[in-house]
Amino acid sequence: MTKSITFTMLKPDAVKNNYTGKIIDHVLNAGFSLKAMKYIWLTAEQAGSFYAVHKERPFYNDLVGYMSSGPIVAIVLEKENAVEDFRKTIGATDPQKAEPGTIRNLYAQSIEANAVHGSDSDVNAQIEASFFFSKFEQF
Ligand code: IDP
Ligand code: MG
Repeated sequence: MTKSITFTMLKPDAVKNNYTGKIIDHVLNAGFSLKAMKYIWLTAEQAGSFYAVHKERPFYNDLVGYMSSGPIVAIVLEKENAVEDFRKTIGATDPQKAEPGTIRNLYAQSIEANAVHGSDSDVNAQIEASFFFSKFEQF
């Protein structure tokens, strides 16, 4: 099976709680490899643009405020079946519903501050990776 990419962010709660190393280790142990990585503090405008798909959701403004409240780590990951496997590795959006041993089960604080982002489709993985990186495809 050919490899594909997915995109993740270690969210501000994960960075503040010093889980960056533990989460990256978890991701590598789950078989993903790093294709591009950036430590960055998003402006509210950038966070709003990244999550524009959720504009109509009631939590949008809070989400934008939260995602611009501190630095994040943006990462492009590669693996066979990357998008689906990464969603399994991180667990459900609400950490209380996330399977034991998943990243959100282990490291998330709440449904909003849920430690990590994970793309939901191959198309969105490309769009999201391109939001942060211009050269991830050539590594
Ligand atoms: P996902 O990150 O599991 O794909 P989405 O539904 O795409 O979940 O929502 C994007 C992000 O918005 C979530 O990761 C979480 O940070 C936040 N979010 C989702 N649902 C809620 C909610 O009901 N209340 C507050 N924040 C939420
Ligand atoms: Mg989503």
